[in-house]
Amino acid sequence: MRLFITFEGIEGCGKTTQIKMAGEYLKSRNIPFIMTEEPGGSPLGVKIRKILLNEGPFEICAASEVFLFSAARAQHVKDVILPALKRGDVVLCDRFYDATIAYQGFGRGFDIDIIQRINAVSTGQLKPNVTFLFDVPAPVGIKRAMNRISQIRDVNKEDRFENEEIEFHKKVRAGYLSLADSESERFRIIDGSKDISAVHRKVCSLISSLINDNRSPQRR
Ligand code: Z5A
Repeated sequence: MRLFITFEGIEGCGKTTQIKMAGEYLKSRNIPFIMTEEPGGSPLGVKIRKILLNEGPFEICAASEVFLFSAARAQHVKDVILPALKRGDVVLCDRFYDATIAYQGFGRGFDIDIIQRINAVSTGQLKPNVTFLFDVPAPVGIKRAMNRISQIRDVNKEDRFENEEIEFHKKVRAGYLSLADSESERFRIIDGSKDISAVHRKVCSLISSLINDNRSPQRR
């Protein structure tokens, strides 16, 4: 089986909750999988994540963000995602290159054509088979994300993006919806404002049909 599924959406959309539940679902069906995330997923990615997400005593401009997220991605694809796909594992990935287009492109206003060219290099043209976009209005997502952050005692709260103005998050959401519109075959838009178990049921039904399609003889 070759199945690469990415989970996307604005902060607080519930994708991290859902990717963990999707992992449990695959485990219950004895389907080999890996669960990974961006930025992160490799030792280099974890270091870059710390630089990008913790508010530091320095500015990170949009171009630097694009290159840092992309550097983490290149290593992640090479060391983690491609080997897992080669083994035949399902890959569940919390964010991938669409996030760079949505956040740095639509959110920060960095040139989207340039991001797409950099994405092609960092991924070696690897594309997810399917992208689940958990869609919630920006105020809903930010409220959830802030509630979650307020419960974290650690100084490393990874809140650099959550601290952006609401207008930024609205632009990111609009960016994701526009990406979904332009690649409707790859994207599945899921209403993330429903309750956690209703969203999980929807995710399981989508994954189940993807696995069935993937196993059907016509696909071989
Ligand atoms: N970023 C970027 O700019 N460019 C890039 O190329 C990449 C990333 C790859 C970190 O990403 C940041 O990096 C991100 C974009 C930027 N901006 N921020 N922040 P991340 O994915 O690691 O972090 P995140 O977006 O903040 O995700 P998160 O913290 O993992 O949140 P989430 O996945 O959207 O939601 P959650 O953790 O599953 O849920 C949040 C809370 O809501 C939690 O308390 C849940 O219990 C609750 N929740 C979840 N679902 C529901 C429902 N359905 N109802 C009610 N409450 C819910």
